[in-house]
Amino acid sequence: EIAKLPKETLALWEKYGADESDDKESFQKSFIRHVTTTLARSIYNIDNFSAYQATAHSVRDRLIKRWNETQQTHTEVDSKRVYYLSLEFLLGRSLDNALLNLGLKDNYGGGIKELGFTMEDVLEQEVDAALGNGGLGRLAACYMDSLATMDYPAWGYGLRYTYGIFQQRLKDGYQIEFPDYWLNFDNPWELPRLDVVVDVQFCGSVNRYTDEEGHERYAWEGGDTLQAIAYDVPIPGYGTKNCINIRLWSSKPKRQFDLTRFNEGQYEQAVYEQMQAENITAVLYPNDNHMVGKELRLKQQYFWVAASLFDIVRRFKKSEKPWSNFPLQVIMDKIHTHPTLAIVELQRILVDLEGIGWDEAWAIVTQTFAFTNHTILPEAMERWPVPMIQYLLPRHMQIIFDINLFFLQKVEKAIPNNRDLLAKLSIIEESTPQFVRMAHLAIVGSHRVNGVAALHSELIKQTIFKDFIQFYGESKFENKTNGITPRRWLHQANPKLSELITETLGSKNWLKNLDLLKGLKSHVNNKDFRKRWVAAKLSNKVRLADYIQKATGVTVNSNALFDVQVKRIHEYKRQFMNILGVIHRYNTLKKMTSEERACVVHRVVIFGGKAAPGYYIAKLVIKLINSVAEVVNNDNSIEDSLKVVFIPDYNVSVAEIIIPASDISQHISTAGTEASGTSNMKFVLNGGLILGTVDGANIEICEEIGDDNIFMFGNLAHQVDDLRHAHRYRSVPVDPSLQAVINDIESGQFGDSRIFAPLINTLTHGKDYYLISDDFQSYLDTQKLVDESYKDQEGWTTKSIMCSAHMGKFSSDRAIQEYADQIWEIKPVPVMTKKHI
Ligand code: NBG
Repeated sequence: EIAKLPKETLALWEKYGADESDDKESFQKSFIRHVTTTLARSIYNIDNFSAYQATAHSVRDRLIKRWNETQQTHTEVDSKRVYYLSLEFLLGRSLDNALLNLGLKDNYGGGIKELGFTMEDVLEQEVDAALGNGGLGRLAACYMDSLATMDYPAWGYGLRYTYGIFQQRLKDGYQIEFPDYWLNFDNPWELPRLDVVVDVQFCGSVNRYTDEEGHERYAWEGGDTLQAIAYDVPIPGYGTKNCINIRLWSSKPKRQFDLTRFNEGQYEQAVYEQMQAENITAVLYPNDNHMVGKELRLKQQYFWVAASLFDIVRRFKKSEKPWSNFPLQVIMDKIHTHPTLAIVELQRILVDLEGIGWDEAWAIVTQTFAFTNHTILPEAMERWPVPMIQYLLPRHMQIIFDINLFFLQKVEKAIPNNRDLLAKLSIIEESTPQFVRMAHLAIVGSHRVNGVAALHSELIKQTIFKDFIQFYGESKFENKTNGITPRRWLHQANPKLSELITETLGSKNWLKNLDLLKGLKSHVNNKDFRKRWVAAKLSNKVRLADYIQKATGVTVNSNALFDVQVKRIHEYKRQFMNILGVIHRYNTLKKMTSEERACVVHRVVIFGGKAAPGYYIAKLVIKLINSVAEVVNNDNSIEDSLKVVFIPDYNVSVAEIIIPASDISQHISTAGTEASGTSNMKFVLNGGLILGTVDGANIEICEEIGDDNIFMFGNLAHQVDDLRHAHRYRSVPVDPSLQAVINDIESGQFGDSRIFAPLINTLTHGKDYYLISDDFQSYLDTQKLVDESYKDQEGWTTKSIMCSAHMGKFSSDRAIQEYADQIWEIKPVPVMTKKHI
């Protein structure tokens, strides 16, 4: 095509299309250009926020160039691409990350200083992109970073929620929620693709007809049509030209107004319908590990899946390859059960629209999908009522019934006369009304299924998916332990430590090969290195102490032991046990003499995390933490030996301040409940020790860093069932220390005890489902060990260094490499640097 252009045109592109360079002066030029033209401001009215905007736009210009080159390369090479389908991408801030990944930080930092600003102030202006709840959404963000860094041809597909996860504020110690309207100001990190529009249909009916060749076919007709509009979010890799894309869909009505209604004078009705269409992508459901079953959520899922598949199929069809090549060109990883309808949608496209026979189509579908399961909690398992799907997606419901029928026939053939097994495996749950079990559909429609940590992947085989093993055998099920990106979670969040590591190892290569951190081991006895290691931690603690002061008004001493638990508030994560332990500590301290207290390690116990707005018990835990904090922090008699803080509105950018400052962090879920956990990896990578149960990725972290460098406690996963069973026969908590703490709360020591009665009730009368009473004593004992170890500061420093040094395995690069080689079967496609035409 280019060859057909006139010479003059080509010459102009050649002349003016050259890359803007990355030096300081070029940045300053583009900064001033964006202030004056993009922002329409002048030197007289530019504040930190506009400085941020101008800097962001300048970086965006450079990102787009790389993004274009990447897309061109991928189109030309046309190799197999991976599509990462996730309802959540918890990206956080982008500017600092882009500056570091593109290697612009130094030049831009210097440039902005001469323009009268500091990079720190500018970076602080950015609001988080918080399109996710917690671990699942942040994992997607880390994986995109690795895919980009490792030059893989990958796309993310998600939804562009107008409101991300709610903002949390505290009032009288209670959580209150505020909408997160993150798009209030222009968002420089997205490229609206107003020309990429996909129609998405809902409701209507299915009509059977016979085609020209005499085949029976089905057509889905009528109903409502909405439009999905694409917004592209460029994701730059570190130290590469590769810059991949996350495509987020936003909903809009197909027609601006219903003209008939409008003309009939029903103006409000017409506008109402428009609002309804925009509603679909309005808000992220704020539930973590919990399904709520709202129709709007199902609509979100289909809207997202239909638009994404249309796009993926359109891209494939451009290559004019036969359909049998589809699985060679496309692999889609379903992140949890959320995109399971994609299986049905692809089967519908192939059978109804492309006229491919059922079996051939089904072979393509199953080869195309892989399924990553992220939880075994029963309350998080998605099930949708058959009547709801029937109404919204009538053709899909028929297809699901057929998929199930053919699947059960195969089971019957392989394992005859086992009605019980058929009922257990069925995609349809035979209740009233019937339900579709999305996890079953996901397993049946995928060629591979994996969990996210070794224990989790074993447990899904023994529990929720046990019956499938009988039919498929074990080979379909495997493990891919989660990982985190060292670029954001060490290099960006902890610049002092990152610098020290780079200097000590002699290069930045560890940022792309985290195993190189092992090289730190030979420096563990080097005095100067140790001194700088400790100094980095201290300066991070000072930074956090300042933040705590600003955010909560509480003054904490940076020399105390910082003990952190930050994550979604959930009963299975047992923040409740932590605060009960704090009460125990407080009352022990109160009983001591001043001399005795002088020998105790001072502690700052730090909490953070959001509770789902409808999760009553979780919200009460927040209230209890704040009530305890109020009493403890104002009690002069304990002489600063204990402080408790709840940091409001925990999010990615707050995590970047908290994680590098931790001495010990808690990952104390009931054994077998936390699929993996990923913050545990971030803390240890930053030289923080962990106190944890034998659960999720804690186990593998322990294997890597050695049990001298981790504090593990509590019952094991295989004991949980028996313990729960035993609970039914007793009415009081088994543990006397726990009973004492309950008595303290009930005595009103932390305010009106009636408030906390529902919380206490979760421990008593055989209801202690998360086994706090069974683990409490070993938790307290292990906390004592932590105190003792911390007294030996030299020993602690050694542990801290050893922790970081052994964390290579937990890089998301390792995880992505495993997915790419063993499940997705994709290869890197380095960007070919081309001329600008
Ligand atoms: C979460 C698990 C975590 C895990 C992340 C990422 C869901 C459904 N699951 O343990 O609870 O680390 O997924 O895999 O949010």
